[in-house]
Amino acid sequence: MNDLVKLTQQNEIAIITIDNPPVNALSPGVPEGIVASVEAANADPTIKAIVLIGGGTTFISGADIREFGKMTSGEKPRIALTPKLLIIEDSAKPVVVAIHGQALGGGLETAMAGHYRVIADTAQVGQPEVKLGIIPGAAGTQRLPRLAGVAKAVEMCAVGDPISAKEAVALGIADRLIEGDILAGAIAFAREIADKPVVRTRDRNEKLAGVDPAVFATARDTARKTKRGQPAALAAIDAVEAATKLSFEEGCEFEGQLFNECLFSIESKALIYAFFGERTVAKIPGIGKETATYEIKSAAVIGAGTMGGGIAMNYANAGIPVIIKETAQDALDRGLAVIRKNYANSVAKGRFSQAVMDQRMALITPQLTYDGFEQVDIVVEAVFEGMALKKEIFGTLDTIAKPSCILASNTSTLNIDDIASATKRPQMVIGHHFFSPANVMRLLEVVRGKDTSKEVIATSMALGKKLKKVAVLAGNCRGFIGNRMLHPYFRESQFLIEEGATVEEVNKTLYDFGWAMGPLAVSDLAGLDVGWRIRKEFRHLEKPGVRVPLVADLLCENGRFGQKAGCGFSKYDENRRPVPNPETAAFAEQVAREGGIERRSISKDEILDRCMYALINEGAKLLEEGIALRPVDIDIVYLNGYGFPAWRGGPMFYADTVGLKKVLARIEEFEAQHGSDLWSPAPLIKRLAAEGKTFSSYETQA
Ligand code: T1G
Repeated sequence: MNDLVKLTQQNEIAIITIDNPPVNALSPGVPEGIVASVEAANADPTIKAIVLIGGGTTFISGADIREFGKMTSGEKPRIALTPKLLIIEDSAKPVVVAIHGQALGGGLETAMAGHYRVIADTAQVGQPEVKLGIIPGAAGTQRLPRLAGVAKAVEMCAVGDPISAKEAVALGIADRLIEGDILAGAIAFAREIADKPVVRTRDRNEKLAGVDPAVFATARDTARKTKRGQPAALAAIDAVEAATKLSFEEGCEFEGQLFNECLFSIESKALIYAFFGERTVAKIPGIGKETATYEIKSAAVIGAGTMGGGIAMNYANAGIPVIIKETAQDALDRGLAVIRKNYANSVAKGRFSQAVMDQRMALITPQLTYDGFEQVDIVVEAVFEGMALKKEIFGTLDTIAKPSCILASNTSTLNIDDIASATKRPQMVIGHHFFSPANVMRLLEVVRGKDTSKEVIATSMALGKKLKKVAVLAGNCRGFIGNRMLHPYFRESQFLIEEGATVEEVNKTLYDFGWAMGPLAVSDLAGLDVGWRIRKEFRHLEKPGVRVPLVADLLCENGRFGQKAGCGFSKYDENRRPVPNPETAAFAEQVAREGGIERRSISKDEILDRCMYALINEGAKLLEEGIALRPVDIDIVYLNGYGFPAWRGGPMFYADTVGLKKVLARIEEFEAQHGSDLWSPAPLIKRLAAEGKTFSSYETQA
């Protein structure tokens, strides 16, 4: 019927195949092609039933998300899918939807407009719209409760996670599980039902009655906690609830109003930006898809501590055999015990079976020697953060590992080029900076040295995807992207308590903004001694006369290392709940007295702007230095490694929503108050603000 949708026939069965790779999104032309094919099949007297299937690896993965920007910018009107789905549902001949791969968003909505659904046993279905800051906009909130029941529909629309084929059949979303050839199974099913009367999903109301109102109240409470700052989850619940109170037509009307409100929200723009951003960061200018890569079939990790153990789990989870080496048996045993406990917890929570855990444990080889290192394709060093030790290890690896073996360091701040200088193969050396806990956090900073080869970079980016990480390429500077920006962010949070803000005010301000935790709480969680040790190592680099925060050092000198010591900026009870620590207030007053700082009450606005604009200003400097390729790389780092709220898009996206002229004006105010050493506006911000531009207009210089 058009290039995107084909109509063929197998005797009395019409087959409509969607051909819009790679994910069969409902791009313009796809819904129209489906409708035209359904109408043609109904007009053909030889046809008794219709099968709708996706070509390639999947059914429909949803509306074409790229179209939303054109709708919100006014470039094109919103193309409602609902009326088109009614044509499918009103087909006189039964429509059997064959689902393989995934049916997500508009894909599931299209499937539910069919009269039957058969599903491959490996397929998934879901309404993930809430993860984009919107809700199902093609009657998903009205048909899903009719098939799966109200409670499950509320959960699927408000949380957004997909469900398995098996669960879809159990719930009534799908009618039959197909093992093997999905098309053949669908055609056979179509023949079975060809003569049965057609029942439209919208007329199936039996599951809408007698719903306990607590279902909605509980879902709203959960959404307020887990989807803080995101109105779409609550809107989705309202829309599903409307299905139990209104007619199908009125319910669709109400859903459409809520959908539009969400689509035009800043939260949705930010979440859609983040969705595409995760895919943009995989594209490295100058290192195209044609770049050769090394095959990673085996790995070794040096260090079985928190990071090393988590890194080894990432490889085992990806099915890659991995050696984990320690220098002492007790340390090795401790490391393996933590890995085993982590897996056992996942089994206990039903994430996977004991058999899967056993398979993964079998892929991990603990040892105290370098045996087998001569055969592995990559070694990841994850030892103590000291340059001398890292150089010693890389020097040894250089004599053992095969020439094509990638030598990666998990260092969080040290210089990759210095580490590479301990080898004769700097082109094979790279940073793989995982974030703790390494088996959970999605971010992987891939840090290129000056000699790192394109092939090693390309391999690392592809490996990140295989390890189910979001890999972001960073240049080699102290702290790379994330930690480099965190430094002034933490600095300002600590200056603020010296100047009169309380720890609780600072933490709450940033928490209310959307961060998972406030900066002083994060410092307490990470351990104040970590920063204390780094400050002592780099003290000689500090510019004389430039103010530095002092309270953290005083806390450390008194053994107040944070949560692990029961107190740091805050005190922590046995459940690690924070309460004010009077010592911190006393140290802050002492520092202010000795430093001639006049303490005052500080507004939430100033707290927010001092912390956020310090972060953003440093991010702009990273762009100018080429450490970060694009603003979106910085944003993806912060969304996936630092608990920055995804519905704010990231620090650079947030700066654009504030407006760079305003951001610059505030930075210049702080510069006037605190000096240029701390607050010199990044030239890039000055240039973009002067030109009336945004970070999103910035083109990488790489
Ligand atoms: N629209 C446009 N492009 C999409 C897309 C979509 N829905 N889904 C994926 N892509 C692109 C993606 O950007 C990438 O592009 C390529 O396809 C491969 O994707 C009407 C309003 C389906 C699980 O939220 O979750 O329907 O980088 O790398 O790892 O009420 O893509 O190659 O240029 O992610 O195999 C609801 C979003 C939309 C699903 C496949 N649907 N997609 O993962 O491949 S709203 C979604 C995904 C909606 C209705 C509402 C995943 C995937 P490029 P990929 P993957």
